[in-house]
Amino acid sequence: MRILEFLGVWLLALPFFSQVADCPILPTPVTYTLLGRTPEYLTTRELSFEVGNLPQELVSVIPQIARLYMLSPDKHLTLTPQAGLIRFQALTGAYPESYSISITSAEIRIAYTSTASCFHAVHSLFQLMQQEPLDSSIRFPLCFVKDFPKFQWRGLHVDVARHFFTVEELKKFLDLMSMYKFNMFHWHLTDDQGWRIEIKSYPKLTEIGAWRDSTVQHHYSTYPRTWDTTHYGGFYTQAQIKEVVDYASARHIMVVPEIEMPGHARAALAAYPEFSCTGIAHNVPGLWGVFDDVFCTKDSTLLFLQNILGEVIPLFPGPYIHIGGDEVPKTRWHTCPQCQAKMKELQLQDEHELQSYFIRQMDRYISSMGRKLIGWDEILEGGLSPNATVMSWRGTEGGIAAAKQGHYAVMTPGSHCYFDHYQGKSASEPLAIGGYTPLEKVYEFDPFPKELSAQEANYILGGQGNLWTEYIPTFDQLTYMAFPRAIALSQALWCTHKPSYSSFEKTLKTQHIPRITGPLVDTYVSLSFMKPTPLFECEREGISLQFSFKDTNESVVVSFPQREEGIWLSQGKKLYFRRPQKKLQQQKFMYFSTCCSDSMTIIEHQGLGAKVSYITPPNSRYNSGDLTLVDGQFGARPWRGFQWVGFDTNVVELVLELHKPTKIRAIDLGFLHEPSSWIHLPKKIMLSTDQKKYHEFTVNDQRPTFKLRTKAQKIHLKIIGIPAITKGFPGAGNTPWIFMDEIILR
Ligand code: TNX
Repeated sequence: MRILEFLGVWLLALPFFSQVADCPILPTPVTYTLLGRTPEYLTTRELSFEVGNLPQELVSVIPQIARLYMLSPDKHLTLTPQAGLIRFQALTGAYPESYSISITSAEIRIAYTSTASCFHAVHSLFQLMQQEPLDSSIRFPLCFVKDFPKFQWRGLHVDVARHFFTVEELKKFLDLMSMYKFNMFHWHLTDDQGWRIEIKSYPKLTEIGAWRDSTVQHHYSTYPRTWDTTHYGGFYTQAQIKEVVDYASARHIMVVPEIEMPGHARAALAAYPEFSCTGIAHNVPGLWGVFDDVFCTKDSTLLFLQNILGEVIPLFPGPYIHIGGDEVPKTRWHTCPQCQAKMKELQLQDEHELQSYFIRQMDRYISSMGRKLIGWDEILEGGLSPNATVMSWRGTEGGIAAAKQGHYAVMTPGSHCYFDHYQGKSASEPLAIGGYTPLEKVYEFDPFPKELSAQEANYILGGQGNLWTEYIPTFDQLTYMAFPRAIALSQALWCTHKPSYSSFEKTLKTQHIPRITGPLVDTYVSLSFMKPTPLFECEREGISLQFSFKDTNESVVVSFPQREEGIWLSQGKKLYFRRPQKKLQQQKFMYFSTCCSDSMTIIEHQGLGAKVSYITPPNSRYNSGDLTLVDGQFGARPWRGFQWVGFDTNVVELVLELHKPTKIRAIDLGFLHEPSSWIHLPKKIMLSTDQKKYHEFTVNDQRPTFKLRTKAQKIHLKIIGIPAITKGFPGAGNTPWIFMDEIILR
């Protein structure tokens, strides 16, 4: 039966407008039309699925999907051969991967064109469901939904090498993916810090390569480095790999394995150093970054890797095999007699062409096995291999270049798709690699670059969010980083017409955040001061925060927006805080998200909320806002990207203006000293309260204190740094940076 025959009656009966903005389903479907002027409902106590016309493989999956959405599926769900409330209809000839749901007061009909689209329809149906926990009734709005995806590659990537996640955890992740109609799981199985897949013909890959003796603590650019010396690692047996692949395919998710080469290979080379250029054995590193030791291009290494792929390929039914290809220093190849001989033999111009040769050998092998090679955009360098698909991560340029050459591409630019970047600016955000990619930024993502013609754009398969896990040690943190940003991404990848960000945000908060336990995020709270009461400003609405006082043990949960009695008052995104009667020296505010809890310490001092005028402008990338220097919060040490103001000059001038003339005994300044990042302490401070007479002080540590004993309203500060980075330090000879945090007036 064709889709119009099945739905014809419906289409005629419907007013032709869609109310997608009010649709509880995410990603938002193509159309959502409520029947009736005011919402009407189908109410039931039992969800009976008529399985007669259901694809056989979905019968056992429906109860599993139900568990993701229903309060008590065992009580309310039945599968019945006939006369069920929910009926299915297979369609042929309709738009591939499309489905529709129609709900009347008597029945629910799902029409689908493929098993995958039927699976998506069932998720959508559950997202339409409203449950009354008290009387255990279930209701659905009377509506009509028509839906199909915009892109065929809707991916999420997880790096299990830097940190390891168990099979059970990955299954939970796949469940979350399936709820938002993701269909590609890119499994980053190998990297410098760990080899995670059993290869029977090379057992040392997991005996040695899956384990490291230490892991760097804090940010890897923080010096002096300290190490966690726990023996760390793990790997998946081939049986476990199959288990994950089967679990994913029951959820219509294709698994794309990645075996990194020729770079990011230190774990493999720790096990088999003979396949490097030098043959020297190194350990499996516990440090992040890019390493010079990579796979050699000699024939024996190519054979080794092809043998590995020969074992990997049969474990994965999908067409794509990812070979990495990113971040390959050419240092070793440059001095390696075998690589140089290979270049001569093949008349290659440079090491980029050698890399291209290397990838082409893999492409030839993978193609001979009937699969498709995919790699990071560096595989474009030195010439793209004939059958390669490009995954564009350093911006969208790689994807554009690939499409222009008639190659397929998947867009995953760091700017929008790197979920290892910070999502909020609070110091309580868990340590991340850097960057700032809040939900709204992800929402803006469009995989189609403007530079491509309509014809070329056909080569853009879709997009993907990446979870690199250098700074993501636990599964809770993984879901915290992934969700809800992945839901914003699912909008970009699925929706033909994305609704506005604000309507997405509303649906997300009211319908989805409460459901996806664990990933409740964004606790960005920054202090700003409105005379005479301080106020907190929350970046987004719909967040619950728990605050507690350290000394009184009082605790209060505040949701935005919501009015609270007592000392808290929240309006819209702003939380006003009425100063308690007795003056507190320090208050501790706890705020929780489900995976991370942390505290924020507010130091009360005379300069809180003062006006700061920068005569020397801060560098725009390192400016956390006007109040950073006077918000009562110290910047995190080691530096985490926020709560600091950074200057790329060695003389900084600024003026601090208080609300009224105030007696000041002393002033404390805060500076950062991280020579590895070119950040150095300044040398001296010139300070004036009348702009005539300047007091001069020397800076000896990161929190210098200067005695003042004066009454002042305006304070001029000139901060004078060293003219150039001293010999022996990274960046020697360059102008150092100056980073400042709280200025405390006592
Ligand atoms: C770059 S993206 C890498 C990874 C890191 C990531 C951190 C890519 C192909 N390579 O090795 O984990 O940055 O964001």
